[in-house]
Amino acid sequence: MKTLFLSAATDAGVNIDGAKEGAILLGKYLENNNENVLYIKNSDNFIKDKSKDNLKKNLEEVNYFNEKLYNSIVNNKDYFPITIGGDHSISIGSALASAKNNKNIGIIWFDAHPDFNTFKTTITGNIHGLPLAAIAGLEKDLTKFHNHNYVKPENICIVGARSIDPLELKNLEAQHIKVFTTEDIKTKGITYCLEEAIKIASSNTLGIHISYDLDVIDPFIAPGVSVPEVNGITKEEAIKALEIFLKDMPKVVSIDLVEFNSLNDKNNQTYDIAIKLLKMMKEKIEEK
Ligand SMILES: [Mn+2]
Repeated sequence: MKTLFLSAATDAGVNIDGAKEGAILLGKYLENNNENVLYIKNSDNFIKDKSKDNLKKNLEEVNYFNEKLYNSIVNNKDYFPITIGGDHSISIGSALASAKNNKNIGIIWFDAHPDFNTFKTTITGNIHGLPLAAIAGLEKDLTKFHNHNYVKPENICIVGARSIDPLELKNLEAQHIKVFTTEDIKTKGITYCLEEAIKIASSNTLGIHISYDLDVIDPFIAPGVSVPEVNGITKEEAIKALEIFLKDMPKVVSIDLVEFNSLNDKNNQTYDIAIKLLKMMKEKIEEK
């Protein structure tokens, strides 16, 4: 299958800058290597709101952006979409487009954060903390462009979490969403946790969407993210994880690689990991 890379160049979902620049840099690299890259951009006169007191920061822009991304994926059904963030709010567009294209999907959220807040529970108002709840259909203000089913909580699995807000935890418990923490990865192993996650995401579904947030990796190894969390997984585990996901092709139908923040990166450490992961994805997808 042919790959379509979508450079989702926005950081409207977070009050820190740099994820937009990250998506452009990765897009440029791929373009220079003759890949199909489609750039999704912010609206022309968008000015980012970074205020602390607005708990629905940049809502209109996030919706505008996700609708464009969503339509780009829905209109390119013949390609395997790899969406490059950008902050994690872009996964609302990419995952729901995959839900529409593939009728009924499960999702693996590989991330230091569950991103399962709603506007009622968020303490920062940064929308990149809400996308998974939106994908599950719990925050309709973020999904007005979507006219299909949402992803069922029973088919959602979070892996790598180590920073969960108290109210967010209540949201997860209310929906019975399975979470494997970084501690679980250390005690049970990455292979066990991801194989369980694949079972959850593939039970009675027609495909799996992988949403890979680079902040799952330890910030000592991958500092180029917007919200680093200590005690993350190793580089070997990060690569092993992608190998496990890709082994499950063709059940895996769409992938995001998000939150590369080039302004926070040191010596291209995170950039180099992101490029390695993108190359691995492309190679496996185009094997068939
Ligand atoms: Mn995330």
